[in-house]
Amino acid sequence: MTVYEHLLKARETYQAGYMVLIDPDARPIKETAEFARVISRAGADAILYGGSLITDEGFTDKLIALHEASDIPVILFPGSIGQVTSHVDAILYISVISGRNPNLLIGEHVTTAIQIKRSGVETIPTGYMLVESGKVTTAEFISGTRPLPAHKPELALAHALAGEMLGFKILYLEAGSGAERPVPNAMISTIKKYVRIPVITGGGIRTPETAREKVLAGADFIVTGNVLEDSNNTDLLEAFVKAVHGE
Ligand code: 1GP
Repeated sequence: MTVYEHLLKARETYQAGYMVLIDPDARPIKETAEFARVISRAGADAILYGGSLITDEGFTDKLIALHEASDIPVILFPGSIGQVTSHVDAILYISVISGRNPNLLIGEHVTTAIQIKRSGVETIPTGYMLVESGKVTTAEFISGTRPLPAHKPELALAHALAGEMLGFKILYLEAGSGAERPVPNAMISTIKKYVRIPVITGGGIRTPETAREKVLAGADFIVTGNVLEDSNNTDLLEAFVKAVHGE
């Protein structure tokens, strides 16, 4: 089964799937592996790994350690081409379709395409849409793009439909890591009314209740990152799993 099929299966089995983003900078190597173990045991559907700005030189070593420790797919969530690696089960092959930066629409992909093809790693073509969420986020700044206005669901829908028609297999509605406000429910539900491909949303989701709201608005996958970075809080992890799966 491909990782994409695994995600679709999680989506069929539950109301929505739950993925945890591991920040490569947050923990030393042993703790990173232990965190991956805790996440898989808690019932999450996948681990994302990556970030807009990496400051720790242990990026690959931590990835190898956490991959070994995890029973669920590990998916690269690359903030830049420098993060492309074959030590994962799949790569979210992201094109920043909310922006007009040609490098993030196609340029960086060309630079890494042959390397990725040779490695045999699965790619999941992902239409990535940054949404305005309060203060400027690192993702917004680093991408050099303007996020979609939060109060314009129809503009987001136009981007989402264009992404679907271009053949992306999944959409990522992103408020940005540590965002003040997550992607609005109205935007998620407007998109889900017309778009068939699965929708991931993340950024600024700090409670299981908020995660549940996003699922009820129609999100197929929820991503949390920061809220679990302070500790390996198993209770909170399990509460997120329940809220997202609808158990
Ligand atoms: C970032 O959506 C993720 O892409 C996670 O964001 O760290 O705010 O949960 P948070």
